[in-house]
Amino acid sequence: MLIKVVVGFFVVIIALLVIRKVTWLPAPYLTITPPQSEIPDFEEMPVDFVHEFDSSKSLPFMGAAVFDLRGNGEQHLFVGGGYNQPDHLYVFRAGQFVDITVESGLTKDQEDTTYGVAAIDVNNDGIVDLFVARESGVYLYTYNNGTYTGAKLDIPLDPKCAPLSIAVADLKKRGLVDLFICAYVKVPYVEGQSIFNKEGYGGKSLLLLNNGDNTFTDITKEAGLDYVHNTFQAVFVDLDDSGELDLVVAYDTGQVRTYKNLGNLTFKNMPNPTSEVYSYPMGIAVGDYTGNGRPDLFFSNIGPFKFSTLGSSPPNFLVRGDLRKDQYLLRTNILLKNEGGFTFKNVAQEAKVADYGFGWGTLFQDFTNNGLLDIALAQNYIGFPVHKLLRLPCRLLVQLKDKTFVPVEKEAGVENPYFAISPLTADFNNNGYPDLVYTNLHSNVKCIIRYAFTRSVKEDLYGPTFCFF
Ligand SMILES: [Ca+2]
Ligand SMILES: [Ca+2]
Ligand SMILES: [Ca+2]
Ligand SMILES: [Ca+2]
Repeated sequence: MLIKVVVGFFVVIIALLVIRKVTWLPAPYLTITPPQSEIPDFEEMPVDFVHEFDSSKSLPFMGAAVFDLRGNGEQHLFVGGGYNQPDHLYVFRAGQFVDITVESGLTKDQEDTTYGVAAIDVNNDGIVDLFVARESGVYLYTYNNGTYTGAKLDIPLDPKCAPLSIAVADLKKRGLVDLFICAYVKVPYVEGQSIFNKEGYGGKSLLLLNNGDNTFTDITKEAGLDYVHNTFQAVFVDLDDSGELDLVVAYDTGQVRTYKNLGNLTFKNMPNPTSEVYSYPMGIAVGDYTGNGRPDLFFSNIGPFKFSTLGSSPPNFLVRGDLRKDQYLLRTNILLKNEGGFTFKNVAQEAKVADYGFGWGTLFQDFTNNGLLDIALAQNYIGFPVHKLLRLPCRLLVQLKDKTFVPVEKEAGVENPYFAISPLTADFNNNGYPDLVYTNLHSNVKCIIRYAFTRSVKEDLYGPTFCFF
């Protein structure tokens, strides 16, 4: 009898999942279909890297960066390793990714996890150096005589926190790299994933001023950035055209903060449309998608909970956590249109980018080469059991002339139904068309190269694709 009940239970669950899969809408905005002229033509290019994720040792995060090491057009791809897994460095050469980890001199200790990387020239010799954020701390790898040499930075990270990502800026305009380190509590200290209100709980992110020799002084408190809250990502960007780089921080289980740089190494927390609500802002994309000279901001979130997207995101009772009844949870993606004078409007619904389900890293890039910025959005959460069976595709949202966006990931051949963390972009094959990389937790890195034509142009020239079969 018991066996029948158990088997029956699983049959019902599987049947519900199958029904859900069949009824799951490809996109939340049904009235829009992508115009053929806006569908870029991508082809997958293998990268020999499979990330290894150990949830008992590491936070669900991985670091990666694309950079032109010597400024000669040769793109490099750094991918951070999981616990006990080396970091890897690839160069795109002669049409393929070549693993140059060993000759690069990059090393990583065992029993450590790489979460983030910032690729920037720290000593002004024209060659890109690397800051690497790991469970054990932040490392600087400088490139000399053909190889990287690494050393751990002496910075006052809270030992209960791991650095997840690194934002870079030259705050005093001296030709030096200053750092904002985004911190998150380490696995043994995680008390829950939906803690909004507990004061003092979370990562202690740091603002570090370069002493002039690539050692650093903690100026977090003096700068007005002393705030304990788990943080995924931050970006320095001049939001108000003042000539000073402002700081945007995505605090998980909280708000996006937009800090104005007052110019004397102090920052002021300025209100924005997320300040009075609560959300799960994770990835940040910066780009002037409206084309008026002011940078706009897009943030991923956990996604809405409604029938058309049921299963794409955890229900309210799991994600509201310790929020009180009077505290509003904004579940949808956030698009802050920069209205000038440090004012912003959340136009995610009007722009049709709000309702795309659980997202992580994101970026703006003009993937269609029409002068309008498009959005790539990494999706799926390895800690949400439903995503083990039902995966979101990761989104490629191309911008139309009316400043709304439309998903084309399926038509463009860039679906990535894995536990994606970050999209990255560069023109690997130097043909003038931007390419796309997804880093995937516990899966392959996926690189998708864009060739010369959009799909419709190619079909006009060579006839419909199916004619060849
Ligand atoms: Ca350098
Ligand atoms: Ca500014
Ligand atoms: Ca475009
Ligand atoms: Ca290309």
